[in-house]
Amino acid sequence: MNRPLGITVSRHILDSQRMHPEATGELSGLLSELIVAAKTISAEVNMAGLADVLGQSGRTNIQGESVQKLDDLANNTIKRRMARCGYICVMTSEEEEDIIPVAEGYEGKYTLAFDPLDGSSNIDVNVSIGTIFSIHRRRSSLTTGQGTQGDLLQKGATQVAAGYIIYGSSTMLVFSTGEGVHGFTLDPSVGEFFLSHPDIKIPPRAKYYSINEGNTPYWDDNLRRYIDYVKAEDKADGRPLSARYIGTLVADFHRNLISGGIFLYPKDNKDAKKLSGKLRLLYEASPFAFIISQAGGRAITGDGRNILDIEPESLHQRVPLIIGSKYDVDLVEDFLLGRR
Ligand code: AHM
Ligand code: MG
Repeated sequence: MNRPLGITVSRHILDSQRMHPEATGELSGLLSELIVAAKTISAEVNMAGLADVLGQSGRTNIQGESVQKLDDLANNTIKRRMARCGYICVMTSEEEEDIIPVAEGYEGKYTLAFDPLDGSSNIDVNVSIGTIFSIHRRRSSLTTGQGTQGDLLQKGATQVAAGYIIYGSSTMLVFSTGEGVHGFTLDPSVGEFFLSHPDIKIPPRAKYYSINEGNTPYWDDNLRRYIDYVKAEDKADGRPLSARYIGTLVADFHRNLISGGIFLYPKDNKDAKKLSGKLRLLYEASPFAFIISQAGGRAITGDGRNILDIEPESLHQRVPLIIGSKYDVDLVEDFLLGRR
């Protein structure tokens, strides 16, 4: 039997580019290279148990290199490939304190922020993990040469593309270039991502709430009242919601996007670091906020700010993140700002 003729992700990207005669093809080129990096990481993740790359292995591979932990592997895979793709001028990664320059002579007009392997606590226990990316145009597209930290510190609203790869029961790529959100599933037998979820919209009402309830003692009262509310029975209103929390933002977000849900990583007073939340603005909150806005939802901090409007001050800045369908995010906001 012939396989169905699916739409590959490269076909999809080229078709969207064709709708914009002014496009130079550089963003398409950038995404294609990133997709190769994603396929490489997916292969590593799938082999993780066998290839003994979980934890600190201390082994050397056939090239004589010592086999690194999976998150280092993912970081290096993206860094090395993208440094020579010719379309970006600077990068930042969750794994690196400073900005990452690109190879000399390969500077392009975009910037890339990424979390190479999100869900650290799930890496060694065979639970879904992911990669997140965010792309901006450099501040002045007339500028050439290496990009600067200033080029990376741009608010989410000006992203040109954002997306994630989830290494789950299958590997999926979900991204947006500002024209809706599209999902592609990797067919490992041909090594291609095929369009499986065109034009994803988040269901208007949450079925699930996702929050680490172990942090309850550190929340403020308004948040406690909201969580009590979603757990209270009101059948006509669809409550109680069901609880789902994986502890990998990519996986929690993906489930909520497809099935309907609200994810919260609020600020808490467990320790000084978490007073402004746990998740990072540039390569966690901001790309998901871009995607959710394209899927008909909303992302906020809970203290009156929209994630997409935050002007970043530093590369690894943390923000509280509340993200989901518009109805549910508005509702949380009402509770948190004391309007209910
Ligand atoms: P990581 O980037 O080190 O993996 O940390 C981020 C992860 C998110 O994927 C997830 O939403 C969150 O941390 C879970 O945190 P917690 O264990 O505090 O609930
Ligand atoms: Mg992360």
